[in-house]
Amino acid sequence: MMAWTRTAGAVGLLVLGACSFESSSSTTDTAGLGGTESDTEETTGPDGTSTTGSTASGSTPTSDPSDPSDPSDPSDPSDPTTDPTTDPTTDPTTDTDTTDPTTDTDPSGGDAASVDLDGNDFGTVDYQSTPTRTFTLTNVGETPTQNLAVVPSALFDVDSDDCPGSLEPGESCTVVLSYDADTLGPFSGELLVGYDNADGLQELSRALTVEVVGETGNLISDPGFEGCTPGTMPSGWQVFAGPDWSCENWKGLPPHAGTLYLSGPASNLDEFDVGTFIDLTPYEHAISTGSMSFELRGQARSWDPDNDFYRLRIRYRNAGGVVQTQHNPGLSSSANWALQSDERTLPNDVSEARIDFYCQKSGGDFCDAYLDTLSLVGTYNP
Ligand SMILES: [Ca+2]
Ligand SMILES: [Ca+2]
Repeated sequence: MMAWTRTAGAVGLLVLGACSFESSSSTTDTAGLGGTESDTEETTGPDGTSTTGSTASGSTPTSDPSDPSDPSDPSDPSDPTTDPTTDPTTDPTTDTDTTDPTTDTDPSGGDAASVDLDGNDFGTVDYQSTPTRTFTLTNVGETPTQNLAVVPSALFDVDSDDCPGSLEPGESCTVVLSYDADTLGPFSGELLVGYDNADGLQELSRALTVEVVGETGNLISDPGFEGCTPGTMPSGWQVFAGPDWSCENWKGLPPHAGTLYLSGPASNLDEFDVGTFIDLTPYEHAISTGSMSFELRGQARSWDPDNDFYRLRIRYRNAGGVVQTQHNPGLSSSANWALQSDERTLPNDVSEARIDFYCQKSGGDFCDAYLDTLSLVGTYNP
């Protein structure tokens, strides 16, 4: 804990920084500025409001160095009450502030190394991009740093770091961080800087936030059923009621796109339901914010207006399989491809979507419900 080394210390820094950063920095500040002394003196001295820190010498010695014209003041101590009024109010504030720090740093061994950190936060970035941000460290003190080390939270990568352990006064160095935006949603971390100066270990940090926004792309693996073998069930789909459905181009019924679509079965039964599950856990971080929406789109049709009926439904479920929200429209019938769609913002604990396509037969041997050009796209852009 005494000092960070650039090798092993880089790993340890994150741990100690996370738990002790604030307390250690505040301790350092107080000790470094010697503020305790001046604060105490100011509060104890009854007339001390007008004077600087040192009590032992009283008001006279302190007023002298700050104001050469004060030699006339020696008469003042006889009348302390007049001092505050005669001495401009600027004296107490200005004098104490300016004289204290310089006086205090001297006993600690000269003007210590002091590092300034400058750079922009990540902010809003595009999904599946790898943005970078450059941070500049400058030694604004008057002695070199020792054991200077820069460590970001594990979310961020260090692309480059040209900072020496000993950064000379007035010199700057740069650290370039990158972020792999492979998950939608908001994230936060920090950039920690540590070094030793004459006062010991110094730490500073910069909060880092990143908001990854964008769309998931179509989560349906074979949205047009074009990768399916005709006459078989499409991969990843399962029958919930009735016999198997199949990918077909039946009786020349034209697909909405491509050469195939999902077709209902031939059966004496009159209810048929086929479906697929979509894993939404890769997006659960963004969903958990309550600000991620999903849009389902599909093209569906019957054979003719009353032969037969279809319904494209989506149910969003939590990890326990309980439906949290759903689009469950009534039955439709159409002699042409018709867009079925639903867009909604999901509750914060949804982890799965169950899509199913239902057919209710009203005539003939086949259950004439056809589905093509299906898509499910999630959007996070709060
Ligand atoms: Ca198709
Ligand atoms: Ca039919």
